[in-house]
Amino acid sequence: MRQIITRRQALTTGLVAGAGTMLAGCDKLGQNETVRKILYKDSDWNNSLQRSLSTAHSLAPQFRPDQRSPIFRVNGTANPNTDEYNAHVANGFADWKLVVDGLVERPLKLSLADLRSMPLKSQITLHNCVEGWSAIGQWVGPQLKTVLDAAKLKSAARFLVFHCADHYHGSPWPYYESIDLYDAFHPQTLLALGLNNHLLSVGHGAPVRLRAERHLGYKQAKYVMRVEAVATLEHIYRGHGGFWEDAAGYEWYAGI
Ligand SMILES: Nc1nc2c(c(=O)[nH]1)N[C@H]1C(S)=C(S)[C@@H](COP(=O)(O)O)O[C@H]1N2
Ligand SMILES: [Mo]
Repeated sequence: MRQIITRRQALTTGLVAGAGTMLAGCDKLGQNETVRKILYKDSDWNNSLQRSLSTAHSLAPQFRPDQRSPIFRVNGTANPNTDEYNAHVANGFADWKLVVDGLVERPLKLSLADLRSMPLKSQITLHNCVEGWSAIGQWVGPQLKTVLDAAKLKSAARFLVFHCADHYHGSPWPYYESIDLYDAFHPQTLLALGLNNHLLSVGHGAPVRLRAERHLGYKQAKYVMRVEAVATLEHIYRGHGGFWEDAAGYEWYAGI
């Protein structure tokens, strides 16, 4: 809880300070109606927000290849096991598409080939599960930022929701998670396609999973089918921003 408040306060303070500086610096110009319109157009505000966020990222620690854990366990859903998912597995996800929609200018449907043709990033990081285990693994995939730059967020977008293929233990709603724009544009936030030099296994979330490295294990959504940009999380399932947040009151931010 303390982390949520601290971080939100930091972010808010940063934004307020930034806006203040801009106002002071542009006082004269601001009197011109045209300039004022350009300065305060929603999209410009959103762009400058994204710019200021992308320079302020703090990085999760990274490790050497020899520090990788010999075993990276599978946790939570080990196989979505729906007819639809099984059909995708059977043909190597050849017809599978990642949907990117919601508050975006250009909704996308990306094949695995599309995702693989983007610049890929590799990182060796520590995964922390609240159930009391951790493991170091090497993840590879495009940065989420690359996909979002292609889809172009609308100015009202504030969160990205990751909709998954699995219903955890037969739950009435699918697994899902969400992150804010800070983490969406974080350089270590990947749509991971591989773990430890192998394509993702079904257990680890094939064909694509989220890696948001400054967060606990349950944020790392496996089996991501759809990335939805939203203005608020309140209309998504029970409104707490994630499966475990809704089901058991887990903390939404879940920073480490
Ligand atoms: N779709 C989906 N994503 C999920 C889960 C899940 O059950 N379903 N479990 C979460 C939890 S609690 C953890 S610790 C990690 C486990 O990832 P792994 O199986 O690759 O170790 O995935 C997270 N993402
Ligand atoms: Mo976990």
